[in-house]
Amino acid sequence: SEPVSCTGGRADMSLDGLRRTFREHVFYTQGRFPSVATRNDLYMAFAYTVRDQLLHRWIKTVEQMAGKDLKIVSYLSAEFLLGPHLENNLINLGIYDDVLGIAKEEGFDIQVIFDQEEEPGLGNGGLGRLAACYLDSLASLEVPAIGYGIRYEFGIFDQEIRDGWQVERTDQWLRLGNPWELARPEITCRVSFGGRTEPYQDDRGRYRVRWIPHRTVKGVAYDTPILGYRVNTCNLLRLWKAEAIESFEFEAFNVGDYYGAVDEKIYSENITKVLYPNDEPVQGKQLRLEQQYFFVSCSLQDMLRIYKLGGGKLDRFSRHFAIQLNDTHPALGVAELMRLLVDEEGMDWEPAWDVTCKTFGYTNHTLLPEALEKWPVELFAGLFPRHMEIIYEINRRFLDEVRRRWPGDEARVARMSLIDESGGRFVRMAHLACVGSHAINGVAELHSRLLKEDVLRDFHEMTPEKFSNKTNGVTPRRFLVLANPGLTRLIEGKIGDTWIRRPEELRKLEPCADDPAFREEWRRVKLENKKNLARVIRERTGIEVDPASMFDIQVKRLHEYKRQHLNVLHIIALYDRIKRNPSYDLCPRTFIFGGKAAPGYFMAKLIIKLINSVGDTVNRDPDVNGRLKVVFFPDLNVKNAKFIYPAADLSEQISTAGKEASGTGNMKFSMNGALTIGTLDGANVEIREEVGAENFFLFGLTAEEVYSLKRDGYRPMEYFQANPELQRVVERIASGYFSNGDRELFKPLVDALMFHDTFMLFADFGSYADVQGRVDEAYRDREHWTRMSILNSARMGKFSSDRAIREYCEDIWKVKPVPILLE
Ligand code: 73E
Repeated sequence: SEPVSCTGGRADMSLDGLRRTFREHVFYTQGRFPSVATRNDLYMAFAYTVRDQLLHRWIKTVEQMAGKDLKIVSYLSAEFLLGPHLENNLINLGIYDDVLGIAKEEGFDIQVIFDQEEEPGLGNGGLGRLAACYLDSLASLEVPAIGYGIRYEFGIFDQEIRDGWQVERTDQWLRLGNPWELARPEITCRVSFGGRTEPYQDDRGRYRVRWIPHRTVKGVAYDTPILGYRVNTCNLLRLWKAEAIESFEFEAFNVGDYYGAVDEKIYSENITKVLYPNDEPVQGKQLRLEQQYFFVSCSLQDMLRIYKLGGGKLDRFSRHFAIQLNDTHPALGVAELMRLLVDEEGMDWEPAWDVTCKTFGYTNHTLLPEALEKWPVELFAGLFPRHMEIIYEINRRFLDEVRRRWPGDEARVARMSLIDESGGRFVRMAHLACVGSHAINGVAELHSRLLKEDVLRDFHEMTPEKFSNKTNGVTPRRFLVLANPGLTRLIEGKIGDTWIRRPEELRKLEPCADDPAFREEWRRVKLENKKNLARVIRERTGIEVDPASMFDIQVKRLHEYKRQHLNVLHIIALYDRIKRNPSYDLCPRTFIFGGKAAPGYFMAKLIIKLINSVGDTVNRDPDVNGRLKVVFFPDLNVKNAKFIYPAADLSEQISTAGKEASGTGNMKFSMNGALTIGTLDGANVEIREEVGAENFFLFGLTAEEVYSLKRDGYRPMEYFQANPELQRVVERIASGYFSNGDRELFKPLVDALMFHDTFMLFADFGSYADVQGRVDEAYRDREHWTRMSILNSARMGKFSSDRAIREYCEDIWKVKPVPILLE
């Protein structure tokens, strides 16, 4: 598709125009002569050159939306894991090659410039990255949307590996400035905490409640433009930073309490200091709850402000805003919107409740019961006395309805209540989200089914019409076009480039799987990508890996349910076979791991140590003779991930069935032509359906089998005793073989597997090792493997985030595209 061009001034997108703008930014924005410009100056100048293009489209987008009777999607998420902006924006604008040309003329290496960008790591993993993919798709589909979230000063920590252990370093992404955001000091909101409530009568004699808070902070908007792919729609990501309210400081200063004022400032700014580095909720941390309320309140106030600018009546709010809750992190929004409508805007309860339910939709991302957010009532009521009252009132009305439907069923009432009273009292955020939303969805078919049958069963029985499935997707722009230019060019040579917007068209590649010359090219691209990753691995770890070996990769957050340690058990089994029989015939394999562990998650960190310890032993053992390599790739983030997905032959998606809601890494690998070895979990089920069972390596228990095994009592010892290879593997770990004879180091891990393993590794070990044997055989038939690889890419269209967003737009948000013109 043709890039849109503009002429004149900084928006001039001709080669000459871009070059001129770039030079101007080196001089006028960075204040440098070209001869003394640093790498960062050059990066900044390129970033501003590109940002000028974005701003031009952004203004057009705002202009053309103003005054239209349209509906805006508000995506509320505590995390947005955007990744580097520069390259992505060049692709979406269609000026990638032009800018490469300019860099060359000016005499510097553009890769070095790209490398200079610090990515905003404002998320933990899949959930935050999904939010970022959805912003890309919303803009690419020309749907008006705002992403609302938190501008953490410190994002997800940087990971270093020392002596095999994870070490966390604070992320300082703002250190050299952030050219992609615009501070909006004039767009502010006040957000209050604590205090008490007080009843009063308004001028019409109606009963009202006033909240007299203990303290108030200020939220300041920081805006990042989000441009769609080859369209003019430029949407907004609005992140809130917490600051102290100046007048407080001033007053305090006047009465002489200077230190009190400084404390207030520090307290206020703390709220958006740091991202919680857990990919499941940390129960009971007050600051986390304050973060959630802070950004939700700012965002809702902002929507009401925007809505009122257009002169709309509040009871029609839901026709103009569709708010999506990305998990329960922003679920307080239900109570906050009620407070704003009833207390601040003077609406009556019923119409306000009607507006609220019609406005919100709720996406659930997890089935793990320990991951369902709940807050102690005492903590909650202390911070939000008014919201507590509102939640009690919502609950009272809701439970009345439950009792009407199921008279006498008090067990059901207790199960469904917004307040958990089964031992301590807690506010159940998922229940609040369900009751306050008109739509509830899971993120893969299996997950949505299990939600209905299990976690949210009562809610499904009561309001089945609210439930639907929206299988996750990922953006093919970042994860294919940007990450894998070689494959993109090869595909374009065969079927053009329209698949980038309509990935279903990748199916046109299917016949190429039968073309030996195409297969040859396909392998050539994969080999190049593997060489590229091998180079990065050498730079970052010092380990040499052979690009001719099979690259078997598992990258994702470290979590016991994701079972990185099952992968390790299999590696040790292979090693054990080689040790027992040095001429054991093994197709050479490089096992690559990557991912961060929550700093307080002991077992996850021990698994990282185990991977590195096994790597140390295996990589150095002359008996192995190049057949096995084990690498832990440090500091997995969006920037590093681009080297990884395109280089994989095999993708490990081996979670215990029923535990991974969807997974999205599985999609990124398969799109890039990796074959999957996986369980029937999350979106694996649908990936297998799409690519064909014959092109997918399936193993392990099903979710149903996992449940019944759990119900009947899982006894790991039975599997252990029946499998001599498993015994040898466990013995090698337990005996200290990988830990210089230290039998204590991995004992917690071994004990968990042997005696109380909720993730059932031993139950799946046998079938996993068997299927890995089939993978080994399959890889030897290179022609057939390549066929399967091509078919994986060709059949992954469904997993584009564009498809997912179209479904959300049609079924939940009821929004339509609004094309934007430049002239
Ligand atoms: O299966 C993934 C899913 O693909 C799921 O574990 C993840 O969300 C992805 C996107 O749908 C997820 N993250 C969280 N819960 N589920 C989470 C919870 C608390 C804090 C941060 C993240």
